[in-house]
Amino acid sequence: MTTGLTLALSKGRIYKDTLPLLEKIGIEPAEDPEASRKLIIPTNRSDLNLMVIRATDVPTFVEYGAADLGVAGKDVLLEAESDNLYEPLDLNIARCRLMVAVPKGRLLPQTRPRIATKYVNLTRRYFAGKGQQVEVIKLYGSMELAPLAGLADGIVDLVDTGNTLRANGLEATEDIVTISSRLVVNKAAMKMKSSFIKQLINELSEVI
Ligand code: PRT
Ligand code: MG
Repeated sequence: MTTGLTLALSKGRIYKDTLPLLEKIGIEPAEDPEASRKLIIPTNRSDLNLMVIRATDVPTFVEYGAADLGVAGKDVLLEAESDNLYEPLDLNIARCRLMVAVPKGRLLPQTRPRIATKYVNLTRRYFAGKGQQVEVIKLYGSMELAPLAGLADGIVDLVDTGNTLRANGLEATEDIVTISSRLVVNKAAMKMKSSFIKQLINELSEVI
């Protein structure tokens, strides 16, 4: 993609929280990605486009240079384990915590508890770090259902208000890591388009 910059982000919370930051530095999308079917959205700056993709795909697009920059949750970055990216800025948005949760009043069994999660790598690393053997069951959503349905003893999931856990009879028992969204940058782009990217990083860092 030519001389301009492409910024990859996902719809939903990340877009909602990134938009005000972009506006503060004078960048406005030409269309609302939430409403549009377009996957590439121009902005009021002819040299900057937004690319709207799935949250978990952002590290991949940026790592391979299909997008120059991206906004991704630290959860997604830790799970992707891609060390081939720069992560110059904590945008301090879409904040939450990655936690272990179990049915209220219960504890994880001592021997090889089953943990349902979409964060398979993070979960393995966390329990391995504590020297605890677990069986990790990969799910793609609705983790909260797994203990209720008898699929797992506990879950590893993101918690913000805690309402979702409460509504499903679960309670958080362990705090794994605090999450916020980060600006990530393709390594080659950082060199080839450094003045534009550094300017963007500086401007963003002043409005966080
Ligand atoms: O939803 P979709 O499958 O399209 O993709 P996604 O889930 O990856 O995207 P999205 O927009 O839901 O989340 C994008 C990013 O937002 C995540 O990667 C996190 O970095 C961040 N984020 C911040 C959250 C939350 N807070 C959050 N609370 N992502 C998800 N949740 C979910 C959580 O999984 C649980 O189901 O909200 C529920 C809990 O919320 P409370 O307030 O009830 O505790
Ligand atoms: Mg979601």
